[in-house]
Amino acid sequence: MHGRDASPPPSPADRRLTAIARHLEGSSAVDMDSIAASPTSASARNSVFDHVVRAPEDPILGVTVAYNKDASPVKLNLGVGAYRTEEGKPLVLNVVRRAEQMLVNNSSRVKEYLPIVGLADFNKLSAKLILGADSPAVQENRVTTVQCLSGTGSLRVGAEFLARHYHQRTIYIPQPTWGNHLKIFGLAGLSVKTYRYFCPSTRGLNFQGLLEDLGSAPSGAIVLLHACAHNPTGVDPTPQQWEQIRQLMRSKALLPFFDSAYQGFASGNLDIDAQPIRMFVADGGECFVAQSYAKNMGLYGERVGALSIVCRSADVASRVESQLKLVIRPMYSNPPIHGASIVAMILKDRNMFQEWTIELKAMADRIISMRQKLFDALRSRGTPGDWSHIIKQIGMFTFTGLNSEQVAFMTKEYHIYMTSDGRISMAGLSSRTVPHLADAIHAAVTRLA
Ligand code: KET
Repeated sequence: MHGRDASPPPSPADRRLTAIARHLEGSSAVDMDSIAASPTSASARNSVFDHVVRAPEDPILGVTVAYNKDASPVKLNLGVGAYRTEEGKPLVLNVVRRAEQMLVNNSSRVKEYLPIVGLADFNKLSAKLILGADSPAVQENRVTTVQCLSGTGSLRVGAEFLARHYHQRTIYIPQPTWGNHLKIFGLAGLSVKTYRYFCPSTRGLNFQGLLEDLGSAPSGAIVLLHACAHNPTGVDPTPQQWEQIRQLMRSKALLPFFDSAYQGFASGNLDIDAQPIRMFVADGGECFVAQSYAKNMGLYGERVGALSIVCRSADVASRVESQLKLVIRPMYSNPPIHGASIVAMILKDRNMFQEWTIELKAMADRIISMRQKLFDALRSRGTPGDWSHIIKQIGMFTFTGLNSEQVAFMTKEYHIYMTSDGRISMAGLSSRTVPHLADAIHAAVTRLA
């Protein structure tokens, strides 16, 4: 069980073999059909890309692709973690609209390239938001923060830096975790292993397993931690458990890499949700933090995020930053200006910041109220099973415990879209759609026990 190898990315040779096998099995039926129907089939067959097989859709973003193709009026997308209003519509926060209006009206604003590390104000304010306004690490200039392409880009830049400059090339990620972690760290060249996290029978934290697996990790290994609102399980350690994790990790010189994609979404409070990170920074040790503004500011498609690396001294931090620039420059040169300008404006202005926290709390509260509504709806239907985890879990998702067969049934019969691991995005639900979901779950668990 300890530190099991997550399946490594296939080698080019493996991929070719799989591709050939699939082709022989005829599973590339879509390709074959389109080739047969096309008058240019002869030249298409001679393409230099003939060997390219169709890749599967992404396990999360592919759910939206399937949803978009469904013509049913009752269809419901609970796949991707994206906030929806009670009317089922995407939400642009009022404070974000206001900031954008001010940016547009300010004719002195230009579209010049940002520096490689991004907008200076944005970086400074992002570090304070996650580490605390009075963080000694920030005050001592021991933190380098670079603006990146949302949470994913921040994780990837951090991973590339570690692959180049860190002595230990093994990273432990929780089992289960957000599906992209394995790919991000694996493709950066790190060796990815897992630590036990979730206990399916209690639907809670497997704390003993977690301590055992981190306890037997090699000294110096990197450990990916979800700062709050663990995706997909909705299960977080308690503050006491965090303290034990911190002590164990520091005693073994394990390097913490926090993924903070949901600050403010777990408790509704930005400071409370940052507490686990601040515990690690308070002990003076080093730590990585990838921040995303996709969910908490609703800036999904603007791709705004930051990577902060907390170092032992200002001198190390500035050398680390110089190397981060060498990672970023050949990857995308420098980050986009619009989203970061919105964030910087909101974080800088006391009134706007206040307005943001109120809107953020309202989103978190609506999600919590959906938990209660879904739980009540299942109870009133007498749906077999203990569904209390729906109200106990935290953040954007409920890890329902439904299996892939039950999920497929709900999609086919009820047009409800979710990831095959049984995760539902509570933020995609509304009072109007809860009964439909409850009917579907009830049918799935009674027919496919
Ligand atoms: N970390 C976690 C834990 C996470 O759930 C997401 C997104 C990200 C990072 C990256 O988000 P970004 O948009 O790059 O800031 N998760 C949702 C969307 C996705 O899969 O891309 C999701 O799980 O539905």
